[in-house]
Amino acid sequence: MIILKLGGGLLTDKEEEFSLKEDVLERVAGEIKEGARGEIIIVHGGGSFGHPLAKRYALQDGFKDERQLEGVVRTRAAMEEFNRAVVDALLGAGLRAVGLQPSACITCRGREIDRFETAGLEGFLKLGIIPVLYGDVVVDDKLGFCILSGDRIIARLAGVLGPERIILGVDVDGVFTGDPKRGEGSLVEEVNPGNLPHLLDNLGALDNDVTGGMKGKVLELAALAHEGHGSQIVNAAVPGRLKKALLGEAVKGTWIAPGNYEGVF
Ligand code: IP8
Repeated sequence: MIILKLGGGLLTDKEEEFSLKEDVLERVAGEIKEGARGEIIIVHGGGSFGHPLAKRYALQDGFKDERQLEGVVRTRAAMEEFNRAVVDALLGAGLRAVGLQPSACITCRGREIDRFETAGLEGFLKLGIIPVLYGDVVVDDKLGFCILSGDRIIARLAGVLGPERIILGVDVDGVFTGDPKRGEGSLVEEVNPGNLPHLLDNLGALDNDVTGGMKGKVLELAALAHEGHGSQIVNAAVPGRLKKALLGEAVKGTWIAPGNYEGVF
């Protein structure tokens, strides 16, 4: 089984609200069709459908006042629209896929996943149908609600389902020592317990990403690597790279190596 995360920045223009990169989505769906063998679960991020609204209504802080509820329902609606587009692209590429609403099967407690009903998801997998989940606004028993990132969903799914591989398709070559979009820093081919502390000092969270940008992603993946699950970050904006990664071929990117990360973060 492969767990594939598609970054929101890969599929949408993060500078402009609700802007789908339709050409990228279509190509990515085609590469999944050509590269995926066996069971696959897809989780996509919030991109410009989720993050600007979540930020505007301060949803990452949890329930503080009534006005945020407008933001909760609007963000949920926007994420459903985004998920519909992703699933439609997969169907268009000839794959069998269903969208699954995370907020209907997951609740959190202090932003950590508390309950996750995976029976439906596992049933679809057994039927040979690809479940497609996404970062979402979910009920939180402590905070009222919270923003649950797609990265946290894949971390939990990896623990429960034990996939052979975890791939994150993003719009940069991997983890950099600076901001690659400004041409800063160099590519880190492997993240391990030895270099993570120094890397974290350098990785700034992107302003418009309520779940912490690349830094949040690396932290989430390091926690997963601590449990023994390595993962691979690849640039799916480069045509052909995601397909190669899915086929298990060597590609440029960052490998988050399994290891003992205790005390590192
Ligand atoms: O882009 C965030 O998911 P992520 C989801 O995977 C929302 O961090 C609704 C902002």
